[in-house]
Amino acid sequence: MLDQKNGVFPAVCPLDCPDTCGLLLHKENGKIVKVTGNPEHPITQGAICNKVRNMTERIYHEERVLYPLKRTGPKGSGEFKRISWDEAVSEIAGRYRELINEYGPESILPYSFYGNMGILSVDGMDRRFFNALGASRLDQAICNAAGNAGWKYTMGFKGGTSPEDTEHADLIIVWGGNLISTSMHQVVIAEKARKRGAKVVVIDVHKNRTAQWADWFVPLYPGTDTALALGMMHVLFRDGWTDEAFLKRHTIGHEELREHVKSYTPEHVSAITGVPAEDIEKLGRMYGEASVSFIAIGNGLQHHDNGGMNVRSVACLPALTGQWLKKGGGAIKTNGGYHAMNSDYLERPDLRPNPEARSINMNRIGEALHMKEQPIKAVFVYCSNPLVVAPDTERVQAGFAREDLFTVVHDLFLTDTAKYADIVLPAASSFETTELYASYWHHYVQLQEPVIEKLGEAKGNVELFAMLGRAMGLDAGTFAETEEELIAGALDYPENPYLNGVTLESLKEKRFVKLDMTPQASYLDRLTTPSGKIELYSEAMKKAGLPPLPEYIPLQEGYDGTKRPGPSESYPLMFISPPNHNFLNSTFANSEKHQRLEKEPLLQIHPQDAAQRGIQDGDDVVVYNNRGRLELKAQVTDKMLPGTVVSQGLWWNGKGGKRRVNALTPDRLADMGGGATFFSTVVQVKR
Ligand SMILES: Nc1nc2c(c(=O)[nH]1)N[C@H]1C(S)=C(S)[C@@H](COP(=O)(O)OP(=O)(O)OC[C@H]3O[C@@H](n4cnc5c(=O)[nH]c(N)nc54)[C@H](O)[C@@H]3O)O[C@H]1N2
Ligand SMILES: Nc1nc2c(c(=O)[nH]1)N[C@H]1C(S)=C(S)[C@@H](COP(=O)(O)OP(=O)(O)OC[C@H]3O[C@@H](n4cnc5c(=O)[nH]c(N)nc54)[C@H](O)[C@@H]3O)O[C@H]1N2
Ligand code: SF4
Ligand SMILES: [Mo]
Repeated sequence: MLDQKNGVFPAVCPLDCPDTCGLLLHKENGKIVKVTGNPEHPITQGAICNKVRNMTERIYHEERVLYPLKRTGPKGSGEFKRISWDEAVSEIAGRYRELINEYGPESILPYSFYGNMGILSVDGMDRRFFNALGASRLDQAICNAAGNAGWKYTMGFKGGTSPEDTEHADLIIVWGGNLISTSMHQVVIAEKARKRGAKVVVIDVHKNRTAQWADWFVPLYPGTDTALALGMMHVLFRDGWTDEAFLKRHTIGHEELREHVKSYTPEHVSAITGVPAEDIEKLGRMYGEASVSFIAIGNGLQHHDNGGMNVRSVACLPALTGQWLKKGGGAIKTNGGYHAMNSDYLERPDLRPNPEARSINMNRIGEALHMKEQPIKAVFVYCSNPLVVAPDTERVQAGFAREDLFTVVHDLFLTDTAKYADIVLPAASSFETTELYASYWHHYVQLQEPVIEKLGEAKGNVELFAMLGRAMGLDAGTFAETEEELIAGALDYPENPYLNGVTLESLKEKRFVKLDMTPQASYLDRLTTPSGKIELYSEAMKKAGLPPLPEYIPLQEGYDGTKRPGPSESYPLMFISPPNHNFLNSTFANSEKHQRLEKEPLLQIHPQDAAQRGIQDGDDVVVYNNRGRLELKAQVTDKMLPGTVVSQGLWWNGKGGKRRVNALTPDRLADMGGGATFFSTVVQVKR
């Protein structure tokens, strides 16, 4: 493909989006001029989002970093000079050697997430490098850690319903997610179900795009989802909608749960959630009456102090009506478990000189950079932009501003984070590399082969970390393997029967290779909870100091319907900051095209809350709490219940403006999995 200057070539969307679309790259004179969907992809079928249709803006953006850079001005100033790769590598290797001698290898911390979902890039050669070095580990809990932990206590295995089956559902509930923006092909499938008469319900704190498309939007107060789920269970048990045979055979704790939910009457739940009692009755009845119901569990309800419990509680619902025996019934939190690969081979934990090395939760990066004992002396950031995406930005920024911290950032752009680096390394785009992709929603695995030459002196993650491994004199064989060898090794994993038949050869031949879903026939027999059943009562949760049954626990900051205006009189509004439609987390936030599509960052505020503050639509407002402040334009709208304000999108700091929503968010950890609590925060707003 590289040697052909013109033509249409297959590719994979590398972004952190469940859909993992098949793409086609249209090449003219050696340059990609257009990105379209690959109609041959069995699930995504040629439809792609607008963000990625405009991907060429990003690939060929004039601000792409094309050469290694060394800082010349103060941290944060963005002043750099060009250096050679040799200079960059010898500086990094030299500094790392010094730090290891003086402070030990754990003084070095990798900080990465899934800016590129390529398995070799973010769960492969990079891990080998930091393992062999003996660096501190990073607990990558920023995205869905709390929810996944809650799901796991209930269901065990990290997988749910197969997406293509969900067209058979006659009730689809989108719970705390915004699928129109974040998983458009699930919407396409839901539309098919809808044509056959299915109803779509959205349960959210904000009338997002998905709620506007749904048949019924149920707004609630942030962090009260467990109470709502318990209210539905109350109705299901009370009115005999439950599948008793299923409960007996496939669950434990149904008798305890039946007793437990008696106190969660619609009136009581209404007082907590703000959902009218008759709507709770209606929701319970709809769920009970549906013959096949499917719940798409989003990320929103788990970015809270009680986020693990929220997902755990919602995950109990399908068992109550026996959905796991029905095609298309059940729920998806993530389907990432189906494609588990040979991580011991990919990441080589055996190379680690210090198996007991500490782990730092990435949600606490601000705090970690201020540690006095065993201080972190170097951070290597790749595939993430912590100065925009991590909670409590001011603290994170103060950490990265430390003069004695040696920071390397590998990225395609001078992000807000890269501006604090001592060395910036140019990253190749995924279309310039060989990579392996799997989806955390559908069941197809795909291969990316380079379509264009690397721009400037950019390098992909695999090449970079292999080079650094060799420069540090680490086990040479490990850092000499090619991408194809890595792919073959990753897929060589008989422990995961779903990987049957997925090989480098089949990927080259067919491009889209489906996981072998035959073990799915016995989904319920493969449950990996301690009891082997769906755990409505969880002894493991009890041991972990959590309530063993679903139980509503109020947020630390914030209010529910029973105790408003909440613990802090100074900050009476709940602040919710979910992603927007045209960015992918903070990716694309620097592309003029994508900015134009979003226009500008807004604060959505209820007419009642606006009137109390003399705020009119279009006014400039300041949103603040004791962590920081944001400067935005107000949009007066009743898309939320009074008391909740919303700002969508992870914007970088504008020219002079304060636009980073995480300036206001807490770095407290959620109840489970060390998850983030972005949405459990209170603010005040003024003109
Ligand atoms: N266009 C676009 N697509 C994306 C992304 C993006 O940035 N842009 N990001 C990608 C990533 S990394 C992820 S993890 C997924 C996330 O995608 P989704 O799982 O769809 O989640 P979000 O878009 O984060 O939407 C969270 C929703 O939860 C709501 N919410 C907040 N608090 C609560 C609550 O207490 N209860 C309930 N019920 N709802 C609440 C918010 O109002 C918001 O509508 O999307 C991926 N896809
Ligand atoms: N307030 C608030 N904060 C949030 C969220 C929210 O909803 N609200 N969502 C959270 C969630 S769910 C997530 S997943 C995180 C996401 O946070 P991040 O994972 O940090 O996501 P991005 O902001 O997209 O940053 C990815 C970076 O990787 C770079 N990159 C892309 N490809 C490559 C590559 O091949 N190599 C290298 N070295 N770099 C590459 C991109 O240019 C980009 O700068 O944000 C979290 N933060
Ligand atoms: S961001 Fe999601 S919907 Fe858009 S092209 Fe990529 S995988 Fe498809
Ligand atoms: Mo995420």
